[in-house]
Amino acid sequence: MQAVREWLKQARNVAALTGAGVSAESGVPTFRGNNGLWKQRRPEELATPGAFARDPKLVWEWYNWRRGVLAEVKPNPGHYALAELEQRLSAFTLITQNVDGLHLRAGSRNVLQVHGSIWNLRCLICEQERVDRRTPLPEIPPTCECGGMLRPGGVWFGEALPRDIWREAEAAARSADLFLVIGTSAVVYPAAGLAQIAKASGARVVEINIEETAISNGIDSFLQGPSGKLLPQLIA
Ligand code: BV8
Ligand code: ZN
Repeated sequence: MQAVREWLKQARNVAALTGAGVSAESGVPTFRGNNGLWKQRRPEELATPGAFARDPKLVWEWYNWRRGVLAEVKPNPGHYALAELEQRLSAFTLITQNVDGLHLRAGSRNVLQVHGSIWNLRCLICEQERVDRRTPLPEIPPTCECGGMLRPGGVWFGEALPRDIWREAEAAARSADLFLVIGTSAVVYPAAGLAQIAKASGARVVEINIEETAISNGIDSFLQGPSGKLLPQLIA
């Protein structure tokens, strides 16, 4: 931990990639933990264009349930520590796979939501995107003023990440001299590949997780523990 604190002090450009683990201590179920299931279905089965085309009501029930859970939770000390880090560092980019919006609620500003946001809805016809935080939504599937059906604004499996946001995330990983990977199982690409991009560009890579992951043996330091506890210690 002390070495990582030193690296943090020396670093000019820092970037962080976060996953569902940073929201776990806020009470948000992670995807691949044993509580990642919903009605015995896996996210990989529901967060796909095919699932939505086959049964939009079922997919919307899942999102309504998740939005309901998220309406009750609040950021935890890990989110606040990352917001504090952004205040202190001259160059800090927070890249998140999470769609819960908790980094923004904790005060982080330079946040790249590479998988979109659960609070956004997008029209299948006119493609207009809007934020709608009502939980539950009054009707599912929700409809657009143009009459089209609205879909959740997140990026589903098999879908490209938002191009500009992804480009910024890649650039942040390339220019980082310290890259933090926090609370992600690092199995979903291309997001998980950012750690390798950072490493290949000369960054030190530090992982914070309660258990080892797919990338743990290729990095400079592994801090084992809950991010809500370790992140505040790291910036103390
Ligand atoms: C793309 C948003 C191409 C929606 C999500 C076969 C078929 C089809 C596709 C593929 C395939 N094989 C590979 C792919 C690519 C696929 C992929 O990677 N699949 C994986 C499953 C193998 N990727 C894609 O499809 C991506 N798109 O490739 O497009 C393309 C390119 C150009 C043009 C057209 C197409 C899109 C990926 C985005 C999918 N969307 N969600 C929504 O959520 O509603 S992914 C979903 O998983 C979430 O976004 C989540 O963030 C993400 C990653 O999960 P994690 O955040 O890591 O969460 P997880 O539960 O897994 O892990 C939690 C971790 O926290 C654990 O390590 C745990 O130990 C730790 N933890 C727990 N508690 C704590 C903690 N750590 C610290 N403290 C704690 N307290
Ligand atoms: Zn529309």
